[in-house]
Amino acid sequence: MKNKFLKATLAITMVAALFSSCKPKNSGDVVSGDAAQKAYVAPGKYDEFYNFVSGGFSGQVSVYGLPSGRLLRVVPVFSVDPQSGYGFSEETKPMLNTSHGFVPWDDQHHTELSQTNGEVDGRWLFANANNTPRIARLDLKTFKTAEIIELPNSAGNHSSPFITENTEYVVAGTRFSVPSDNANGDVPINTYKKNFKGYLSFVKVGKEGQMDIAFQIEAPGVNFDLSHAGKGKSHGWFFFSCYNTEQANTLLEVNASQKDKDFIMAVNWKKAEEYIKAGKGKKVSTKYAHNTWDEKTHTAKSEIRNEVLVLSAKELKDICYMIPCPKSPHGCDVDPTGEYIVGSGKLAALIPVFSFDKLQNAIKNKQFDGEYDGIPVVKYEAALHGEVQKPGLGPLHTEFDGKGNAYTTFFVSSEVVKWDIKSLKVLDRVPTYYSVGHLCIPGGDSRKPFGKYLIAYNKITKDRYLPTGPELAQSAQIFDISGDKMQLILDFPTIGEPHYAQAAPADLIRNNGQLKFFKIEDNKHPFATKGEKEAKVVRNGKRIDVYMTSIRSHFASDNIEGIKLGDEVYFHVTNLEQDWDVPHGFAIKGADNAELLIMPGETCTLKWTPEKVGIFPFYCTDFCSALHQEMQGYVRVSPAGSSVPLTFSLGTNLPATK
Ligand code: RUQ
Ligand code: CUA
Repeated sequence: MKNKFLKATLAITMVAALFSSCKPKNSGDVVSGDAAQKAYVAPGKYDEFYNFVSGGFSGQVSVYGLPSGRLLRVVPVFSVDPQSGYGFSEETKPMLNTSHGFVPWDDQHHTELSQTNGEVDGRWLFANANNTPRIARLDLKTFKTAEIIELPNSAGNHSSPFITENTEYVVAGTRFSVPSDNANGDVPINTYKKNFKGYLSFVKVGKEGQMDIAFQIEAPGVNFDLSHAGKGKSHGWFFFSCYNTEQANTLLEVNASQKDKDFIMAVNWKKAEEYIKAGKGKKVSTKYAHNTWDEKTHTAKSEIRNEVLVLSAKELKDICYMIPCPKSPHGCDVDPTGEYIVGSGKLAALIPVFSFDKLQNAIKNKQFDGEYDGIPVVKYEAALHGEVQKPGLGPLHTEFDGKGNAYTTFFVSSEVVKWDIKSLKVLDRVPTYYSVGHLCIPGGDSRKPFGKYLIAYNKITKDRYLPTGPELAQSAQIFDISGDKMQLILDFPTIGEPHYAQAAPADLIRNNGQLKFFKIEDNKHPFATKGEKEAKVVRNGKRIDVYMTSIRSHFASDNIEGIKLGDEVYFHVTNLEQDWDVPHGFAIKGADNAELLIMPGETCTLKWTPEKVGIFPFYCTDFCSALHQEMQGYVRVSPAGSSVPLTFSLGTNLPATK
């Protein structure tokens, strides 16, 4: 017993030593003369690329320009955002609904742009939520979250939201295996091996982007970490890295680092589709939310669904195969040709590269090494193209430049290493500051990468910026990769913690039909007020609906009386502006939620329950005109039994003359 404990402690120390980062050697002057010029985008000029960066524990997605590193926008996705009213306005609250009720936060790790024929197409961006498993779709015409779907039977949705080459599916895999939703989950944790399962979700994406869980695959209870779709010749397959194949339920840093090899699970989703057609799926009852944003009513709707179709990997022997992969693999990346699959074992001293053709042969010729929990295990050598020897320490993620090169990040040795996919020779290495996680090359996981820049997303910044107390911003670094040698050209801090990011040529997004304002005549919000003359205040028992408009530089109405304690007041503010970049804000003293930021042509609702008798000013928060400071109004709140009549006015309620 004591001995076991000692062994465990020793192992922890070893793993900890291995996993703490070291400062890169030769961290001296790596920025050479023309770096500034390469990252410089003159004032008034546009960047070449949009960069969509995951926000990690911020729950949001931020958008930067490349190569300038300028922050263009933060799009609220999984966390409430008081600045825009996301998650606070009545219209947006349903977006954050789940089977657990309203969840105001999540942990957002990966972004993925929609693709057509394996190329980034600029329509949508998908984003995963790690904590309460969900996938979001952002509409890149409006830069708004358009849809969120929850994933049943799952926990820790990490290997997501990777997509197939025509955006047929976006996937999600369980990082924390758990008992399935309809099983009795009240079991001892140490019955993990028996009761815990991993689920992979295949979410169908429709023509307009609408998401729907087509099916789930019940898989062994391991930790699914990352994934990527096959492309070209391997289209029809998906690859998921998995660790904790030891199936430990405690002290994973030791107990899940025992085996020399874990797995990449290859999933034949075309085969899975055939089984579904043949009726092999089981309908399983569960509960998950599906939330959609309606552009016409400017309102979200949340629906709870009750059923999901499940295929068993164990029963259907030819939809999943395990490929042994050293050791505790994290990243799982497929090269632009679809032939090479790169597994990055965090604790491995090499990078294995698998061949899709060899994998197919191995499956055909049954070159198996037994089974893992009922799933055939392909012989390592049979699927292996080769290994990159001594690449660095702690490999995590790989992207591609479309010229036959791969670029892998190394967390422990803090570097990006460039290597040749076919010959597996290391070609170049550059230090990062410090402990790089993900990296991004525009289009770098598609069939058509734009191999000009590489951005490294670092977990630790230490001494790179002026100190800001105990916490320093995470950071990104841009490298010019157009030549043989990688060249560092810029550092820039990021919002939250960046994990994966994607980038697309600026024109693809800029010319995709960017929406500049919402047409007021198309506004189908039930409480829209389409002209000042229609502004009114309506009492219905204790409910007060304020139909309000905003236009430079006043609200209609701006004097409201007759509100009583105990009333629930709904301010439905319609922004009448029909011009680009003229939002109005709305805030009222003492409100316990946030402001509204109403886009031109949109209607937003703030719910307010006054707690005190008195006069409550409201005002516009967004500096919209020279008379923005005049854009204000008053609400009078009287005691519950008061006889003050309900009145509302604009410009007429002048002081009584004597
Ligand atoms: S992760 S730093 Cu959450 Cu994608 Cu690898
Ligand atoms: Cu409207 Cu300031």
